Amino acid sequence: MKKSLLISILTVLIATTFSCKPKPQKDYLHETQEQTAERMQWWHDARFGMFIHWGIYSVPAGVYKGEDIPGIGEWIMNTAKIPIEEYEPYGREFNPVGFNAAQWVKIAKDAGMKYIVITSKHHDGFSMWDSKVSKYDIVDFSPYSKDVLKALSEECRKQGITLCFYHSIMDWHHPDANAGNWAKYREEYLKPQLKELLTGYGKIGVLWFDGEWIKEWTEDQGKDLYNFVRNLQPDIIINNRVGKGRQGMQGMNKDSTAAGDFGTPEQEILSTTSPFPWESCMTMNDTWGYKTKDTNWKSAEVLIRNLADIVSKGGNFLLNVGPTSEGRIPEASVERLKEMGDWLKINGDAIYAVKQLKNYKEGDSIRYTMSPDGKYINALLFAIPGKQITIKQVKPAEGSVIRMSGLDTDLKWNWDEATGLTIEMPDTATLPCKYVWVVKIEGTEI
Ligand code: H79
Repeated sequence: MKKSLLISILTVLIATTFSCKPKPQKDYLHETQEQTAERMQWWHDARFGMFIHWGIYSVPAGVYKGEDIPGIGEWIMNTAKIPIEEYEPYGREFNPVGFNAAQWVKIAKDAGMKYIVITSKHHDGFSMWDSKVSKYDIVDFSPYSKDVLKALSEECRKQGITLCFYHSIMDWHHPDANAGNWAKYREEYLKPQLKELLTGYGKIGVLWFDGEWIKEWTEDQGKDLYNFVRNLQPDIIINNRVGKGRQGMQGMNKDSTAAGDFGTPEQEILSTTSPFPWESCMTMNDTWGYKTKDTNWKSAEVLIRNLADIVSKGGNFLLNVGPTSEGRIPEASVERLKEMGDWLKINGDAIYAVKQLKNYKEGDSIRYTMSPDGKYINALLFAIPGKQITIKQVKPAEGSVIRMSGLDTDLKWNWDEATGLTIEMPDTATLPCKYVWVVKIEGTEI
């Protein structure tokens, strides 16, 4: 055999043996309802999660050149039209020496939250981990120089809470995303970054995409990205902003072929139940990213009622905190979260893992959920107007013991066809909690 022929045969052999042919991508877009339900069970049961918007926008914190910039803090680059070269220095200043992963995770856990969704990259393009395809990240660009997502992932595992990532498709910083080379940005930046996030930080619960509304992004690209992510982490859950399915801020899908596992109402609660899974994301004041001057905090009462309302309608509640550039969760948020956690310690039974009733409410001030075994109906009362309450939609089982969560006393009750169920309320002085009271009834929905 001629030497040159031998060399070419060898070359072909070596090339085919060691070629980095990508593994065929599995198609996850057509799994069965059972497969989807099984994959999403933990998330459905969890009900309450913490959203964290943290990035270098916490440095200006709503103020640019001495001027208060209206609107949401993480949009300041866009709203105040800050050029890239003037925005980048915020990254040079970003030094969150007060960041304490253990403390953040504990705050979420004590609030009764079961998962954390943190911004790995927001629209401003700054990456909060040590990205290998970018120098514009917390490790390479900022004096802090530590991978905060790594610290959080380790702490979440330790404390038993599920870590999830928010990731913006839109990117105001990367040249390819802005100079018309979208395909290059997508294949050589967006996907490699996601691969880093999905291979370097353990099991991730949810990928929460955003910034999908730009004209460059298509439903086909969304479906491709959905499969890309699932191929890296088959059990992960992905929101509907991966593609073009969502309609406006109400956030649900316009048709059932759209990619994504759940709808994403933003700053609102669905007016009723939905057959498609959903999660309502909401700020505690009026901004996601920290703004020094935003003190328009929702009360713990409103937040707890929102949680009860959302859960009764079958949704999840993703409640936001916007930590400061020093790495601290604002005290006002911590206080409210503590109140929610205290409430959940008493009433968690009526929130976690519950089922929905056909009629999730009665009047304006009662919401219903059902225990996972279907035995109890929880009436979540937003008000106790008198010494007794009367409800029409529940028929108690014979001899049912009816109690208020947090109290050991049996409540006296009476049921008849005409009046419905009348329950005597405990003394106001002995009520176990504030804002929403849960009455557990062994019985059935009428
Ligand atoms: O990350 C937080 C915000 O920065 C980001 N989403 C939350 C979770 C965001 N919120 N609001 N916006 C972005 C404003 C965008 C509004 C619009 Fe649109 C984009 C209006 C028109 C295009 C989305 C698509 C809403 C309507 C159509």
